[in-house]
Amino acid sequence: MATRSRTATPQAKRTLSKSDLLDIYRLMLMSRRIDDKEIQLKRQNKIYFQISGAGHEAVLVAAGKVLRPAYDWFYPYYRDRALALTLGMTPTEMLLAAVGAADDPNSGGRQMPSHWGHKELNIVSQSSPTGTQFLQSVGCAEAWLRYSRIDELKEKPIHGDEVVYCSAGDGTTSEGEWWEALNTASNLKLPVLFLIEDNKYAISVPIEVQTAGGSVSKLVANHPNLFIQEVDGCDPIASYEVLTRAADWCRQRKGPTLVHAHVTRPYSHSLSDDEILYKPPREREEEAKRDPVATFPKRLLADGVATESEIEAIKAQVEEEIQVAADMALASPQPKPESALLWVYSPDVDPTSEQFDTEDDPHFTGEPTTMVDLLNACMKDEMTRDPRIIVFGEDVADVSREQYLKEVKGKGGVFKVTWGLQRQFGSDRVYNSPLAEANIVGRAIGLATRGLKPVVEIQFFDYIWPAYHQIRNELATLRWRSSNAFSPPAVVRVTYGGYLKGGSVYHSQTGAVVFTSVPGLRVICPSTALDANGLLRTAIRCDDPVLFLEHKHLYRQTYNKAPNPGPNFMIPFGKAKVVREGTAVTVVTYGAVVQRTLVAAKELEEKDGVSVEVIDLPWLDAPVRRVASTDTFVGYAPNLEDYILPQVEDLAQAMRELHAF
Ligand SMILES: Cc1ncc(C[n+]2csc(CCOP(=O)(O)OP(=O)(O)O)c2C)c(N)n1
Ligand SMILES: [Mg+2]
Repeated sequence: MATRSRTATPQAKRTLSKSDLLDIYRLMLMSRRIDDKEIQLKRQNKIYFQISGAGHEAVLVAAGKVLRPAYDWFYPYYRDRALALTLGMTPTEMLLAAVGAADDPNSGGRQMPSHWGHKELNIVSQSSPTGTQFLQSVGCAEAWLRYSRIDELKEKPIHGDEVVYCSAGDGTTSEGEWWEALNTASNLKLPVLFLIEDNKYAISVPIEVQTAGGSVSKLVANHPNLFIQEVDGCDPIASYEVLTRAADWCRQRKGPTLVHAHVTRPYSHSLSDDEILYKPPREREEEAKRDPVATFPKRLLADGVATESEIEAIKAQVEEEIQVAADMALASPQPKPESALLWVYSPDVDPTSEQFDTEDDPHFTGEPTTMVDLLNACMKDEMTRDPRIIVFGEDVADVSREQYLKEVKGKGGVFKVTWGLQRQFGSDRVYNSPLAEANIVGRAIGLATRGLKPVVEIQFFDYIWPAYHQIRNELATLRWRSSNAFSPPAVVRVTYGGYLKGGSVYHSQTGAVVFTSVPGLRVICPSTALDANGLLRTAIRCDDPVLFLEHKHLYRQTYNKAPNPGPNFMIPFGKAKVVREGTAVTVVTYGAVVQRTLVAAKELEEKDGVSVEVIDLPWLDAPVRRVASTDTFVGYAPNLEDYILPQVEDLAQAMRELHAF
């Protein structure tokens, strides 16, 4: 059962001194006044976007005081200015982001301001989609678990009691990924401190529309190992106590925590919003009474902690510091325009280079075997070479219940590509995920960010779409949007394609073009067993995220078999292969259509006397579509399937037409 503060209240270890309390006030005020400065600069057209942390400062300064920069990990959201300040980001660094300066440590001027990111402080670059941070923070916490359990890993960049902080607004808990994240964090007892900053609105939509019963902490109360506390997030001292307990829970590895903090939002959603349109004065006045930047100094005075002159000195110091920071930021140059092209991919490791070309030096052993076997062999070799590689996805393990390993043969994937990996490398390196595709990719991003090498599987291309958000908006963008500070070089293996009788609508989809248009993502589609082996090795050893498409129909064909080319066989990306010489017509294709094209080309040569060149393009750079499936879904009846998918006759016909032209 989840544990609420009533039932488990280990005491906060530290009490706050006078200087702590004054510093809390200073940081809250600093945060508010930077927002005010940005609002002024936005109105002067000197910055281009503003979203404030106003009303959220108290709980965030408390979080920053409880947690440890460069030790713990941080997945904040756009209201977390006061957290970032408390962790050590300077006002100048914040205003560099606002003006879009090259020296902005958050993103080098690539993202909107308040999208926090700071390599030295372990603040992982934040994107704009609400809620994508949840699963990544779970993956980041899972990295601690895997590093600590994988014996072969000699270097373990973990402390053993680090916490992963992840925050979001109340409205964002409506996203499905929130539930996926809580489920896995609770199930694996991961040290994630979730902070939900509840200002009762998501832009104009109030809490009762978002959350059944109006309270997210009540709604999630049955998650095992999850320590839940509710707090007045406008009270920094109460917040500090609650967050101390929460962090202790995580540091002691008892599981995740949820701190549900009640805050206010005095400045509307952003400068593009005016809450007067949907929030009556009465409610705004009630909120104003709780404003921590106004109430906390009064409390310090009333309690005799601070004097008027101390409060005034803090105010003066804050104003001065912000003025200096703004002057410095406004004088800072913007990035060079052509720098926009940097860091789409790794600047250090180029998978199209010579370094990844050992194709001319295979060390063949054994009889020719199938693509499934050579993919499996590649993973075994690579996992032996590099203990950072972990494999997870739906059904990829041999058997989740380890005690059965001796009694059963093992599943190893619905197509058996990962068969035997768990048995050989153990259940901490090869394991099943929940049936949740965003969970797989989101966690992989968090794990890869901390230096592990996830090679995950999406069971069918047809079901990749819940993960598309993570792939398109996160996996592919992290390096670019953080100006190379963070990168998630995960490999996402995906089975795809038709030509399997009975595949029908939802087990035949291809659609690689949806991904080839995504910058930052390498999309690979091998057509033979040998290519699959060499290209998967390159995918694993390179430093970019790779979508590795495995055509199901090619898995066990006899025509594409090859002997095992050995543990160092690599084919560089970006290399097309002339698989048939010809002079009259050139056909460019990939995947399962290569072999059909070769048959059609032979037919053309024999029947029509036309010489056809065929080029296999395993690296998909742009949509290649001359002959393709019909613009329908794939039908169940073989007659339908044959008609819909490109056949030898279709290819031959297209070649004839091209030749006649
Ligand atoms: C996936 C996604 N959908 C919609 C948006 C647009 N959007 C940005 S913030 C926001 C409201 C978020 O509300 P809440 O989670 O309560 O956080 P708050 O802004 O109140 O702190 C919306 C709808 C977005 N950025 N991402
Ligand atoms: Mg909100």
